[in-house]
Amino acid sequence: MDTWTGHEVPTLPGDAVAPHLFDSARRAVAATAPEGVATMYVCGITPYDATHLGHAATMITFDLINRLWRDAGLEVNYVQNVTDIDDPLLERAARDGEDWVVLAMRETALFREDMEALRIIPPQHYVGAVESIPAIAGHVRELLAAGAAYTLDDGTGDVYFAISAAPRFGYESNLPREEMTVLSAERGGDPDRAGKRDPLDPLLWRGTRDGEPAWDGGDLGPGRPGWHIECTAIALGLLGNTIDVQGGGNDLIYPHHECSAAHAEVLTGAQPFAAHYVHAGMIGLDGEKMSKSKGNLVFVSRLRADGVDPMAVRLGLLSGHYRADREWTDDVLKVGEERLARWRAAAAAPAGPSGEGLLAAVRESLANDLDTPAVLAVVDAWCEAALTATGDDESAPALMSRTVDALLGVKL
Ligand code: 5CA
Ligand code: ZN
Repeated sequence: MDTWTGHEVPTLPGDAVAPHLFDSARRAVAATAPEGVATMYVCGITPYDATHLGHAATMITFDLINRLWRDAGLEVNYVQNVTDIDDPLLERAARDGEDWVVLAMRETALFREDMEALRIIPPQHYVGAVESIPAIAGHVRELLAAGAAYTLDDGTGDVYFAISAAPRFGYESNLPREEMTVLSAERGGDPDRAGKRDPLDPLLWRGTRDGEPAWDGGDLGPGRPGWHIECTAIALGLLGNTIDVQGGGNDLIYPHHECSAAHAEVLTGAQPFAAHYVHAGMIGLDGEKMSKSKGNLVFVSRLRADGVDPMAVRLGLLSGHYRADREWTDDVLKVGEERLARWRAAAAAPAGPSGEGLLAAVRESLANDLDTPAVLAVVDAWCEAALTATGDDESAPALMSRTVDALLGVKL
């Protein structure tokens, strides 16, 4: 699939270190320590509706990590997927009497536009599930051959992963089994389905059904891929057996990232699959998680059409810590717009306090598990000083502008 077009990222003077990030598996902040090339896989959209501010917040979070690694002098190999075949897409297309392919292509195109407007650095590889089906089916066959998967004997041709084949299953989410069962039922799993060896076993391959699209699975028979193996296959194919960061919203901690890690670890024997499992908080509206299924959405494209500056949206989303579940409100946007105007005015000031001092403070807070509230406070203070003619560093306004462009993705 085509990725989107990026913008130039300014380089900054001095040295930076790779960020420390919270890892859901270890439940602690730990240094990221990429060797050579930093590798990141982020779970992207299921394109059955437009990009909302929750998606935007998650994409911005991983964009910051990408920016910090680059600033630390690393090369970054970033892969993001598009779940362009799955139940929700087929259900929405059927509801609206639309071709599911047309729906997926339209919403994916809109997502790319939104990402460009938000100045998200494009991934090197933007990959759909459909184009990955041969690789996915190959991995399902490998798991069957290894005895880590089984076909249900109810004639459907559905293949499940046996979590008993993954001795460490549960290490990523750290959840008790009862909670896993509840979440699995809520998030696309089927713990009550008869014939499974373990209620938590996730689907790897869904045998063909009347009225549903199906692809050749070789010995698996015709069908379509399960969700978790999609991300495993794409990541293994493009990034290798282990990666530095596996990312997404915290709604993916269980079952999605637990299962995709378990698939990968059984397939390759390498563990942990990801050195860091990084999860962004949920953006809510009116007290509920923003989600396509609930319909309580604020679309990035709607805000753009209303003339809202995408940089103000970015600042609004950065005003909370990425790991905190938080609300999007009109006020969050208003504060973002006011801050953007103030920063732009300050960037045009003749001088300000030390630009190098500001850069060092921004780097330090971002490297500390992306502490953007602290960063905004530091830049606010610098702007306040520059606007009140405090400080005599004439090169500082330009460096301040480069710093927030390169590290926060905010073009002034
Ligand atoms: N295609 C799968 C991942 S493989 C999926 O979860 N798609 S999605 O369209 O539902 O979400 C796309 C990304 O946005 C995921 O990383 C998801 O965790 C994140 N996300 C979804 N809703 C929100 C929200 N309200 N706030 C923050 N992030 C969200
Ligand atoms: Zn995923």
